[in-house]
Amino acid sequence: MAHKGLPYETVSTRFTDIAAIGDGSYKTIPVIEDKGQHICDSWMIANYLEDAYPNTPSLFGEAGANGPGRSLSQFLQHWGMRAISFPLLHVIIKDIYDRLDPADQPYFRESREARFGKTLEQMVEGREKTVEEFRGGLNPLRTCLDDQPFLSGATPLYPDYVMAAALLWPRAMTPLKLLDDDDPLSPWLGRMLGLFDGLAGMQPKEWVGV
Ligand SMILES: N[C@@H](CCC(=O)N[C@@H](CS)C(=O)NCC(=O)O)C(=O)O
Repeated sequence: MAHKGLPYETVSTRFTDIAAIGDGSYKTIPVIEDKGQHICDSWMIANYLEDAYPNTPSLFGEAGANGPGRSLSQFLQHWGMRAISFPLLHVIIKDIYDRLDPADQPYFRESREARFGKTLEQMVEGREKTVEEFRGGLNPLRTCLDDQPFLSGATPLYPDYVMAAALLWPRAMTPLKLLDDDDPLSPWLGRMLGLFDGLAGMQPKEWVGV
């Protein structure tokens, strides 16, 4: 929404409050509400914004419904989920639990332990090795950034947002260092954090002191 210059208001939402959104059919956040309708799922939201606001800067680098920019962005959305977010979840799941609102903790523990067939504590055993493997898996991003400032070229587009979001999410959740200080990804992440007056590094005011 910042990329498109659209005004918005955010609402921090607990896991256990998701069922209270809209008609109660949503299982995950983010969900946006616009012009009286709700749209759930990051990818669906990006597509909705692209189509509903065609006269704002494109997220996919081109106008039109089915161009290659949109398809390649979807590929990166899937890759980010599989190569970054899933392995990272296994590394930081207990840190997430520790930082959750107490109202969410029983739901989070029960649902995740049932899903993965292990306790949260068992899931993070040996996590240092998982972090090392995860770092190696980021080499395609490093190579891409060797000769351009953003994954999308001279300026950021949806692929930059989706990749940076996956890597910045743990900053709010774990004290564990996921990237070395001299990781070539750090300057790019710094550029991403600087966009829109530092928007990606800001915490909702109700988190201050948490
Ligand atoms: N594919 C979805 C995934 C969103 C997602 O997994 N959201 C998590 C929070 S980050 C959630 O709402 N989980 C609800 C639950 O586990 O009950 C997207 O990109 O929007």
